[in-house]
Amino acid sequence: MKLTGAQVIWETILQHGTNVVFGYPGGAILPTYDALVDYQDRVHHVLVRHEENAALAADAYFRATGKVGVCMATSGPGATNLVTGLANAMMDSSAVVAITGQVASHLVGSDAFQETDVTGVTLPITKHNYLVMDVNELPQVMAEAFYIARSGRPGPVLVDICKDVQQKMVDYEPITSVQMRGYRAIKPHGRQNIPTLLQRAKELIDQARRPVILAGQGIKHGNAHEEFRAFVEKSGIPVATTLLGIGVLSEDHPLNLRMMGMHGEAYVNQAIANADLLIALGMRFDDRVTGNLKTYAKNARVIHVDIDAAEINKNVPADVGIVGSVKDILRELTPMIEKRSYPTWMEQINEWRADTKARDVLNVELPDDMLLAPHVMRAIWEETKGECTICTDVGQHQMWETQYFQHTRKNQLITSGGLGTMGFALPAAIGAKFGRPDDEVWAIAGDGGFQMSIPELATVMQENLNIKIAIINNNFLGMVRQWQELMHNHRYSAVEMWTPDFVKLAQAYGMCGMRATNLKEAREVIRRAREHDGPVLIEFVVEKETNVFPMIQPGKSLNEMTRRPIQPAALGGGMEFMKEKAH
Ligand SMILES: Cc1ncc(C[n+]2csc(CCOP(=O)(O)OP(=O)(O)O)c2C)c(N)n1
Repeated sequence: MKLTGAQVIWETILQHGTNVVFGYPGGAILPTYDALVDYQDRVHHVLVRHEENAALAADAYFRATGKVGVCMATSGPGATNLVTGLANAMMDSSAVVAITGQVASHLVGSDAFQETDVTGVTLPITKHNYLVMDVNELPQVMAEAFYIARSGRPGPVLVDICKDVQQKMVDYEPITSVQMRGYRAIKPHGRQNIPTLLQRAKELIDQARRPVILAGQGIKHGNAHEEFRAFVEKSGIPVATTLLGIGVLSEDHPLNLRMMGMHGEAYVNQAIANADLLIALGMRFDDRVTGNLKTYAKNARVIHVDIDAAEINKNVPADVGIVGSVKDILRELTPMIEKRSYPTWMEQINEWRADTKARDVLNVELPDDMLLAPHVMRAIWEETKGECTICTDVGQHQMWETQYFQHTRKNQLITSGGLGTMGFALPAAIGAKFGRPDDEVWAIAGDGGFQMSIPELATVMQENLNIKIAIINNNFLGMVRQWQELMHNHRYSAVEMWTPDFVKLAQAYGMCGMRATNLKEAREVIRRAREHDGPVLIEFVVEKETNVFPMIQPGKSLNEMTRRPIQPAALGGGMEFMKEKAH
């Protein structure tokens, strides 16, 4: 059939099962928006207030559904505004297709109005990108874009399409299978012989006495939750997760130790530092989880399974490195290993865990006029019974969320890991709500990050999205303030934040706004927000200068963690812990 380039774009999007597109129009993408009028019954277009948020929402839509997220923008400033969102998707391996309009093909290279070399700009932050100047190439390019984005290690693909290409006609047949020379979704690592590697892995597992599994997001992307749980339960090996690996195994599972790394719980890092075997599954040994590589898990052998060959031996040398999907590899490995348990090792870990629990800030009884962010996280968890999707921003609140919310549902935390993109929470909640319309969705942001995404309140209202927004207001760029306190001798530079009256701000957008300044109020407003059938913004006014502990300072080793101060309440003291500073 004959279609315009613009129609080809919408047809391909629909063919890939995505019926929500996050975008913002402009001159160079006008033909595609014009064609949208005829697709309105099949495609829901969400008009965001900034293109960055279109990309972030598309990213979260992918994480919530497993379907490719799609965002759209015009040429020049529209396209460059996508950049942060694409970099975010690249770092966190999210399948996103970004479609941008480009100036007409005869104008390319002439510095025409709103022309930017967007393929040049996004080359390092996309898995692949295309400039389409001939409509005959468009059907194939669109099919490839979706295929590349979703296959192997997922990632963002940008398709920049000249305005005239969108207008011209082309013969179109849906393309159902893509073969590309030079692209293999899973590239083998050297000449790997999987049966031999699996046998070697089995031997290392048999020999281990203090093993730990390091579980990452690859398990989610490969939809390997069931295979993973079977492996964990048969092997009896405790699991530490990365930030993005949270949700691969319920956090109330007895073998789930919880999050590792810079702000992982101390006992988890102690277990890793003392392990004799690390089994890394779908994770990439980011510096936020390893600390100093020279001293990282010095006595541990390493089995590393990843879909991306480039990750094996990149940061941590592997004794056994296997390139493949975690699902396939575990299906083969689990039957090979023996059912075991590690009572002595678990006893040791539990001793460390008890020490961690004794230092917990939740043990401290708060005065009536005081609220701490960890208490807010715990209250949201208790009130929702963990039955919700949470999208967090970046900063201290993000780390407290990981520590004080117990994640029991598959993939329930959507957060910006690799890039650490402030302003993520609200657009992510928008994307997640479209992906999981029946779920309760919370956006949790700091006062800094939230101020980067305020305009999206209008999108929430326009789309009538029932999202609960929690702003943890400490009047600081908290995480940066913490670094300045601990590493720059308390010299605060550009971290104090004036904030608007968030409740009135919500009201200005026609949204329900509430505030809490102590624990009792916090619980009350969470309850009321959940009962309210519509979006709610809650400002939690928290103590300004509390720190996230434990913390592995940059360059330090896992066993050089700055621990939580021993809580004085347990010792019959007052609120001194607030002032007690780490050394
Ligand atoms: C776009 C962007 N700019 C700057 C940073 C650096 N940064 C990391 S955390 C942080 C502070 C976040 O403050 P806030 O949003 O108030 O959250 P809090 O840490 O107080 O919970 C900053 C500025 C970032 N991660 N992203």
